[in-house]
Amino acid sequence: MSLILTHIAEGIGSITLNYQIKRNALAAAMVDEIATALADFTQQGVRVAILRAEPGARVWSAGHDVDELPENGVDPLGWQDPLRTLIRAIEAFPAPVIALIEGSVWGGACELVFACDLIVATPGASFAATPAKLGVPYNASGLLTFLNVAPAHIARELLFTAKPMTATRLERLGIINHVIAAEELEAFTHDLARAIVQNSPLVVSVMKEQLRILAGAQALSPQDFERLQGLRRVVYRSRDYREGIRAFREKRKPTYLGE
Ligand code: YXS
Repeated sequence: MSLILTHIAEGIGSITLNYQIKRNALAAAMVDEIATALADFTQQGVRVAILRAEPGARVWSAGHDVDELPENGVDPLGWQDPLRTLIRAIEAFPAPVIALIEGSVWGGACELVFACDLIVATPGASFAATPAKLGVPYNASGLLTFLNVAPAHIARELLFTAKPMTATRLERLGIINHVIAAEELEAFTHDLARAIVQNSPLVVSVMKEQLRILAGAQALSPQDFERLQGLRRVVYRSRDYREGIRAFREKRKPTYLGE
């Protein structure tokens, strides 16, 4: 069974997450299908991509597949990790990606949505960034995604509390482009996509890549980089990291000891 559905019309390519049995968790298999779809969209000259869950979804995506998080002291969000690979695929896709959000968005799926070029959502959609809740040491480029879209205090509130924030609040903060009633969301999103499709695809594509490079332009000394990685290693080798994953699997609240 395919974990996504795809459709192309009028230069607009749609990818629909279709893995509700695991609440659209971003499993490696699903990420591979999305990457294949994006490559096909590039081949077909798609000028805008829309990334969505099935209409009316209660959960847009439950984030990283927890069953694929390593417990043996290995970096859980290394370069080859499915979530990291997916974020880079969205950023590298040579046309704008619009995230169409209904339902709740969790963990790494928040970063996935924030890495898209535009976000439209229903008023009831929510976003919960969960590294602190699961004991996961988020990675530097992932934290930069949050800092590039959210004011620092909002990024900290999202990440430190791990509590859901509504699309309505995030729109007020300029993090979400439009909050639209569910019954109008699809038509609104396609109108937005058509407005982009009618412009020069070369200019739009080049500006997307220029903006990606500029957004990632952060001076970081080798010493700072090593400090960042060392801090993360302390976490993913900790008892708390293993406790977070086990508690999720055992469907119980984790007990964190700070070690
Ligand atoms: O028990 P079964 O086998 O039916 O499976 C259940 C869940 O275990 C499974 N599932 C997941 N499996 C792997 N990874 C996930 N992220 C995940 N989420 C859910 O799907 C089946 C149905 O889930 P259930 O019964 O809980 O559904 P629900 O409708 O009652 O609740 C939906 C959610 C999304 C509220 C609930 O599933 C949930 O809280 N999921 C975890 C959300 C979360 O904390 N995600 C963060 C994952 S870690 C991550 O993204 C990053 C590494 S980080 O944490 O650093 O941001």
